[in-house]
Parts: sequence; structure tokens; C-alpha cells
Amino acid sequence: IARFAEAPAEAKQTEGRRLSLQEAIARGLRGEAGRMAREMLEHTEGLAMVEEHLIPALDQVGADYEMGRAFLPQLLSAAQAAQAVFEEIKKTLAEQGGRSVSKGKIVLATVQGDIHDIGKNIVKTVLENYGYQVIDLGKDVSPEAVTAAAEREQAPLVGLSALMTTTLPAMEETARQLRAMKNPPQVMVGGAVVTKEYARRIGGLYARDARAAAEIAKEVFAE
Ligand code: B1M
Repeated sequence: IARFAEAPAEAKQTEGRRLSLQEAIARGLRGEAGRMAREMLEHTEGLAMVEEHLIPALDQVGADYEMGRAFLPQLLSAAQAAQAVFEEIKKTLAEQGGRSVSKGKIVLATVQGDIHDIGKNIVKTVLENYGYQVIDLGKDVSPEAVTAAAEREQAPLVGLSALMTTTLPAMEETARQLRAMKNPPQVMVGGAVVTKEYARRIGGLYARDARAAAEIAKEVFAE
């Protein structure tokens, strides 16, 4: 894969100089990325690291994948390296966060057909960090399972994540089923393919990133 993806040329460019965290993630160097993240966290804020290094690295691998320059195993190793970085960020967030009082319950899921959960997991950690109790249903969750959980938990807010154009219909259907509940919760939607307009169209509140998700939660629970 490296040969066909012209990785040797790239490797030459970085020979003799230190890799950046973004490069370590993009190349799927899990151990290296985790170690660099630990060091950087001594002087960089966790969420800034997500925005400035983790997301750009995955965007780069995603673009290479789309152009046929990277393949699924590389996408997977980059995702694993990103997860190692996020584990380090989570540790520091846990040390800073005040979790003792729950400000309210939020049900969270990646929609049916979609197994991308890195973004959802970031949103979950940030919401927990802000003091919310998050019921995480995981990934590839059916509209019925989301609705059943919202009902069972009596959660005023449900968060849905989708990363693919092909799974947007599942998000729409889930939102539709949630709206049809007797006491419908507010629905917050996010993920790289979701736009403000799309969110409005399906009756959801649009969260661009994890910080925006926390802002929305604040507003919903203040009501
Ligand atoms: Co895949 N993948 N992938 N992938 N993958 C994309 C999404 C893709 C755009 C790549 C590309 O072609 N350029 C493309 C989708 C194309 C489309 O739209 N149709 C794609 C594809 C095609 C696929 C497969 C189909 C590949 C295959 O099997 N042939 C397959 C899908 C399987 C399935 O889901 N059924 C697949 C698999 C995978 C991996 C398993 C290898 C891995 C996922 C690992 C995992 O999640 N555990 C993976 C990865 C890593 C990506 C990319 C490279 C990165 C996604 C990511 O984690 N970004 C992605 C390309 C890209 O995004 N540029 C791609 C970082 C993450 C922090 O950002 O999730 O956007 P994001 O979250 C942000 C915000 O969006 C927001 O907050 C987060 C933090 O700021 N947010 C929310 C997200 N959810 C939110 C919810 C909220 C609020 C905010 O409230 C509820």
C-alpha cells in the first residue's frame, strides 16, 4: 500500500526532522501520536488539539482516501492513532471536569448504518465534562432504539451524529420518530456532512462541533 500510495517520497520529505502530531496521526503511528499528545497537553488545551491537529489529520487521510492515494487500512490506522490521542485528551479533561452534579440527561448515538464514532465520542466527553449525564447508545443505532432510549430515560435532549451522505436519511428518520413521541425531546444533530440548513429541515438543532454541542445543551436545559 505504501508503495502504491507514494509514501516513500513523502517519507523522504520528513527524513531527519521531527514529525508533527498531525503527521503522526495521518500516518497511523499510534504510539508516537499518543506520546506526542501527552507532551503537548502540558501546554495545549485538549479541544484545541482536536481542532488543530486531530481533525485536520483525519481530513487529510479522508481526502487521500477519496482520491485513491490512501486505502481503508490506512484510514483505519489513522483512526486508531486519533483514538490514542483522544484517550490522552480524555485523561486531562477528566482531571479538570466537575462531574459530581448532573445538569441533565442526554441520549447520544451515531445513526443507523454509520460506524463513525470518533466525533460522537468527543462530543460525549465534552458534554460529560460540562456536567451532563450522557447515555451513549454507540454507533449504527436504529431509529427505534434511539426513540426507546429517549422514552425510557425521559431525556430532554437527544444527540445524533452522522458522517456520511448515505446515512443522512437515517438521521432524518430518527428525528422524525423522536418528534412523533408523546413528549418529544429536542434533537441536536452534528457530524461532518450535516449543515445548518439540513438540521433546520429535519427539525434539529445544529452543532458544528463539541463546544457548540455544549452550548446547545446549556440552552436546552436552561429552558
Ligand atoms: Co470513513 N468515511 N468510512 N472511516 N472516514 C468518511 C466519513 C469519508 C468522508 C471519507 C472520504 O471518502 N473522504 C467517507 C464518506 C463519504 C460519504 O459521505 N458518502 C467515508 C467512507 C466512504 C467510509 C466507508 C464506507 C469506507 C469503506 O468501507 N469503503 C466506511 C463506512 C462504514 C460505515 O459507517 N458503515 C468507513 C470507515 C471508516 C473507518 C472505520 C476506517 C474510520 C472510522 C473509525 C471510527 O469512527 N471509529 C473512518 C474515518 C476515520 C473517516 C474520516 C477520515 C474521518 C472521520 C473522523 O473521525 N473525523 C472521514 C473523512 C473526514 O471526515 N474528513 C471518513 C474526526 C472527527 C473528530 O470529526 O466526526 O466530523 P467529526 O466530528 C466533529 C464534528 O463533526 C462534530 O463534533 C466533532 C468534534 O468537533 N460532531 C458533532 C460530530 N458528531 C456530532 C454530534 C453532535 C454534535 C457535534 O451532536 C449530537
